Amino acid sequence: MSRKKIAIIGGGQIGGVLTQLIAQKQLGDVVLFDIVQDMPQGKTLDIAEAARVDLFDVNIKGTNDYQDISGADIIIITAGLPRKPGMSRDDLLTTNAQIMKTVAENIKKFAPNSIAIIISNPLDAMVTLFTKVTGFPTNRVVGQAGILDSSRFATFIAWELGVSVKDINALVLGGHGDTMVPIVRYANVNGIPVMELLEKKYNDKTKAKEVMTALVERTKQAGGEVVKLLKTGSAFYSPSSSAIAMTEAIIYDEKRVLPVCAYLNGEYGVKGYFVGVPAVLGANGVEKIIEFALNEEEQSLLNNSVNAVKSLVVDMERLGF
Ligand code: A3D
Repeated sequence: MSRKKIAIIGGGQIGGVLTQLIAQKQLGDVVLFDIVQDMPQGKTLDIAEAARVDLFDVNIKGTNDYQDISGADIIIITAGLPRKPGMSRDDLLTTNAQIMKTVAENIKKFAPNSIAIIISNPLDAMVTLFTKVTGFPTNRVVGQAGILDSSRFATFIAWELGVSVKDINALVLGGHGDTMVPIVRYANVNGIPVMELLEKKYNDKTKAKEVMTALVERTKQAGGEVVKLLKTGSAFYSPSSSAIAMTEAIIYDEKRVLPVCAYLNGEYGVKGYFVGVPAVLGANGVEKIIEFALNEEEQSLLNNSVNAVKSLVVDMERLGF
């Protein structure tokens, strides 16, 4: 198998960690692009100089020239401003849409056959805009959000129950914003429903429900919690490692079932929008949307989240994108 070429657009916090992880895991050769002169070259040089120590052997190149992404198999887009304390992801819309438009035009020109993984916020709108500008088939465009949101939910459940996070399965659906929908009914510890364990722990159904509500709320606000603590910038390690899980699924054709921002064509009652749902990721990108029956409450929460995505897309179109 020849080595894959992975281009990262945006060499900031997330772009840097992505480069490091791809190198350490030897997933492919990396091109790190940024508009800031010299910075991606400096970052990649620093990482490349650790190759002898970490024992990885891939080519890593920093650039300000889009020509260098030519022939990339996978493009990961992180270009755009991150949040500052007090900001919502949607506050980034105008600035990041402008950036995404330029990025998408260049990817269309230089890497037209790539699979794009988008991380820039507001995520669902940026994925939509990228697809509109490039005209890429929707299986080759996917957004990273659900893996991170689900991992956050799993982490909080593990802390609450005092068990290993490795044994937690937790799924978050919907848009990557305050309306995201953690699916409580299917959250489990190696198959055992989390609610059952909470009820045992507290010996009180009402208390267990209150605890779960708090875990759900913390999950929904988790990005903001990190922003508030960091003061400059937003979470960068966990979004990077989540995008790496997607990259591995594509490179190794793993057919993993991962929650990602994918194009829906009627699934979950949604047509024509990118929303967070479980999907099969493999060599062809998003190979299948996995649909499962939601109960009335879950469907109504998902509809609410989809409406938030729709109104963000409308706002973006009003801005001329
Ligand atoms: P940051 O460290 O500021 O890096 C962004 C980089 O983009 C900077 O180096 C900029 O120079 C670069 N950039 C700006 N304009 C362009 C352009 N036109 N072309 C190429 N590069 C450009 O931010 P970050 O890495 O922390 O975050 C990047 C994005 O990811 C932000 O929009 C965040 O909001 C978003 N983010 C998403 C998640 C999700 O889970 C979806 C999580 C955390 C952050």
